[in-house]
Amino acid sequence: MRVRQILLGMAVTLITTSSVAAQTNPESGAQRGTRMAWWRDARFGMFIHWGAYAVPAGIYHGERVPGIGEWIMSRAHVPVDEYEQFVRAFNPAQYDADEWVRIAKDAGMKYIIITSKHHDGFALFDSRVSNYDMMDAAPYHRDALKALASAAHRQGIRFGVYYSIMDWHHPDAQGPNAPEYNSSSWHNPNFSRYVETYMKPQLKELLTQYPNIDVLWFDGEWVADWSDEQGRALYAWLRAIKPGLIINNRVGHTRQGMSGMSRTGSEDIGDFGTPEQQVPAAGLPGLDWETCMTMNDTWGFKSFDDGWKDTRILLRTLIDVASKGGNFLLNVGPTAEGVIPAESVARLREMGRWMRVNGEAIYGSTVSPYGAPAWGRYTAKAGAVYAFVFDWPSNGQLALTGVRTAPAVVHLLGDSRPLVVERSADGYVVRLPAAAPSAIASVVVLEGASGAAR
Ligand code: FHN
Repeated sequence: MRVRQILLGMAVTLITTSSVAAQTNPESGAQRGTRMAWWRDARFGMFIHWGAYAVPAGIYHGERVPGIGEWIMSRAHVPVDEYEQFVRAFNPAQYDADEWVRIAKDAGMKYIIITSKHHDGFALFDSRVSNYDMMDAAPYHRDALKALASAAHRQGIRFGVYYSIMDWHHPDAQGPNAPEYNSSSWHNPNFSRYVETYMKPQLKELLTQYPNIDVLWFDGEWVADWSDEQGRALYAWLRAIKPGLIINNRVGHTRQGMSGMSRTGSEDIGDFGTPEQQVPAAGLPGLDWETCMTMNDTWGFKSFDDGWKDTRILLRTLIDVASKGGNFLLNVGPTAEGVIPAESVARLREMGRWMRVNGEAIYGSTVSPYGAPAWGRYTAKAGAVYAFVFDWPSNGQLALTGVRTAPAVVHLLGDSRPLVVERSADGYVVRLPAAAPSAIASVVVLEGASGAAR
């Protein structure tokens, strides 16, 4: 098995290397703009962490294991052969890919990113270079990832995959005492063989054998054996295979907001920044970026994690991210049975209700031209500025902080009746109705205000 893997991997690499040399051309700003256009317009996506770690669901030998659920193999130091028992028990009888896509779409999400292979090395897709996957090692014996990719494209939303550079299962990638935790401190002498004969062939499988994969979301880049040079080369290699592909900055060591994980001094590799569990105070000016966040405290399912953020926080985070020019990738962690937790579904339904009325102010919007007012946030589009009012003024007067020229028309989003705008000592004030349309965020449209051009 191993010899076949190595020979196959070498053959694949040889072919694609020559195509890389022939096809890697620098991209113009306009070409990049075209490639990134759908992603910038989307603003809101679903992250899915799903794998064999959902089987123990945070419990090992009857004990609750602290930390994020998908790290149980490392946090509980589960030996590889014992972890493989979880894989052999992973048989999601209730998995319904179309239902998952419907939940995302109804929430107003425009793309899905799912873990094709997390740090544990187990693949949700049927890989030809490995038997450690959903088709061969799990009793499910079907390609769960292909089902979701097909469902996403049937329902008209974009699809991408997360792929971990770090791998706790492959002998050429494991740490010395596998499964190792925080493996920026150890080396595997065979790591480049893992990259060339396993990781790159799997990535090529994903890009060529699955219904159009639009985004490659790397992670686990902090391993000591992975360098920025390798990241740059991998980025070029992938773009030569699929020129329209969008790749995050964790293909190199350049993530933002996770001190200690990313190495300093690297200029950005990849197409967008990836602050995690937080929103950069001033956004990331000049960069495309996406905040990823859990709905509770774990990415992968844990049976006892009930630290659920309420919809108010989730929606206001989406608005905050959009007002700073970023995307929001909100995570769900389905169970081993293939069910998205009811708490997640309830929150996504509420977000969808708000997005159906107010999505115009989020999708295709750009960074606020007036900073962040005390009462809420702004986003902009050509010819209009959207004011998201979190704190509805009790006196009915909304001071348009930062606005220096009178908007032509002001109205509530979804209600074309014009509102009265008056001059004030500090600029302009809008007279609002007594009742706020939304307890979470009500949107006032300032037409003719200087919306930022893209
Ligand atoms: O170690 C992973 C973690 O399990 C999770 O996948 C997050 C999501 O972005 N990324 C890494 C931690 O930064």
